[in-house]
Amino acid sequence: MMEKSILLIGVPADQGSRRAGCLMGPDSLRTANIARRLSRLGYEVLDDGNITAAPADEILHTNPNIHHLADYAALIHKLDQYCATTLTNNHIPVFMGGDHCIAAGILPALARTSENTGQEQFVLWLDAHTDFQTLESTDTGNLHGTPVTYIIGDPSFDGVIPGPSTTIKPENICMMGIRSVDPAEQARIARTGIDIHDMRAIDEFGVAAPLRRFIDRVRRANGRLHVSLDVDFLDPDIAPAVGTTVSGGVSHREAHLIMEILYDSGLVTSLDIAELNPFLDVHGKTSELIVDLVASLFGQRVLDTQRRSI
Ligand code: HAR
Ligand code: MN
Ligand code: MN
Ligand code: MN
Repeated sequence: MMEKSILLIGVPADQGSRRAGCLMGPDSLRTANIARRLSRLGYEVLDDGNITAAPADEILHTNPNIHHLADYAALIHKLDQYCATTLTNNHIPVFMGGDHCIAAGILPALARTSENTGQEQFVLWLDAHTDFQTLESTDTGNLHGTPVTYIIGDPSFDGVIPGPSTTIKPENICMMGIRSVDPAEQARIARTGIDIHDMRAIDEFGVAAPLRRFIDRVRRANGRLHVSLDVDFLDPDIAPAVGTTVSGGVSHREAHLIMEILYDSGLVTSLDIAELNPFLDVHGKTSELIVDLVASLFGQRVLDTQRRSI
């Protein structure tokens, strides 16, 4: 990972829920000096500015709760095109959201790139939620609750919006931090083969052992690993700047340990940061914590000599 440069990409989108504010996420991370922190670790850091999709006319759906479906489709298309034309293996892309809808645009494009190089795309989904609603089952109508269903392919999207160009295999997704699963998500998620570590499992076994098992799978498969970091994965006491807080989340040190182990693995090829809502923050502390975690993901550590083999 160290030999490459980092490409920052802002995706100020907030159509995925009814609470405004995630569109300020990219600028808040910039204000918290994400670029400087990463360049101090020895990387070349480029900032490609923000990607936005023009507002689109609403698509009416038989589920009356759904809102901003056309904007969701437009965002997915824009991100897919951006990834296809701009990303190369010379940069590690860091997408700064924006709500979690951004993952629906980013992941199919990354999976397509992986397929072209004969590699498997893996995803570490760090979130309080499984984001496994469908267009038919969502009761809030908030599309940030649907990206995982979208990226693995789901019939509820067929004929409504264009599907993913390349799907992600459910067994290549590992979720950690889960503690809010809707009834409609429960049965379907159990059938998918997604590797889920809820907070109960983390309380009992910690984060290191399950993460190392997943990393071993990625390595054995010669895979590429995307990390999708939803801010509500963290405990709201340490990360209040999120619209859908759920108590009992991952602690400061558990989160850093995940990032440190990921760095040691050398396998992370891309990152997105989702759901940061700076309007809800307390003196920028969530943005600062996220930047600190991203620094750990890219090699920051307490002691220079601290390097463990996994
Ligand atoms: N499952 C709930 C819903 O569908 C909450 C989804 C919240 N999603 C996010 N991203 N904040 O994880 O409305
Ligand atoms: Mn999410
Ligand atoms: Mn979430
Ligand atoms: Mn719900």
